[in-house]
Amino acid sequence: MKKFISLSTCALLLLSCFAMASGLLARPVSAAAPVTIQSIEFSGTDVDVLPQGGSTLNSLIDGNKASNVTSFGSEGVVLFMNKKATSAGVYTEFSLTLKLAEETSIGGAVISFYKEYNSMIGLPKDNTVKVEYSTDGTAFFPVGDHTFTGEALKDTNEVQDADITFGGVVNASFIRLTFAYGDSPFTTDNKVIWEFIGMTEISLTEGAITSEPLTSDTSQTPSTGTGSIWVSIVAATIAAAGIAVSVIRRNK
Ligand SMILES: [Ca+2]
Repeated sequence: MKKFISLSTCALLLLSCFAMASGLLARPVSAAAPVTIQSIEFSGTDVDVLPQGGSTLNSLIDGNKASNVTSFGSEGVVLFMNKKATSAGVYTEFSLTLKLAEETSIGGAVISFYKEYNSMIGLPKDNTVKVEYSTDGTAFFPVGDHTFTGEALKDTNEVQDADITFGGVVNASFIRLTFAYGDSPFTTDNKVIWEFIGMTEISLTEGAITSEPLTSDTSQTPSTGTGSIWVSIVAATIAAAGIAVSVIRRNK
């Protein structure tokens, strides 16, 4: 009976340690909850930001995808013009950094691109978006290069959503997205690289607590935040096991 009580106590201790540790994760989140983006910042050289129809760069985080737009001059479209479109083999890049209202576990992004082939408004090189995250806005860590399907087609003007799933979650206060211009199908005016990338909206999706935390790129300094939660759980488990062993020994 004594042994049974001891073992029950151990089990309870173990459970409560787990509960304490996982309590750090137990925030009310759902798989696709929208995330409040406080601001957006552009960075890049040889790229001009050209918001259309009275828009501003902030139009990309106003919650309106402008899904029915079929003309690049429309309100809601923000164009990014590559000033090196005639330089073969030069794949100019630019970044958009999103500042979140608070540190949030992020599992993905949706980027609404505006495509207008006939006006040389296409998609990023290799349909790839480089994603990074940060907790302080200074040190950025890789989430990965993410690709999506789609193509800018002749005579087709449309908004296309690119759904990007990180394959895990990162605790972030900042998310940075980087785009490059790729080879174009054009020879007009010698613009062999796409001249424009267009967008109407960017949103982030909160990760479910059941999602696996992302393991950081081994070439980078380990991330803070996400990792520390799992360290807490492991530490709590080891501590609980230690207590259990000593209680069992004492009762022998
Ligand atoms: Ca918008």
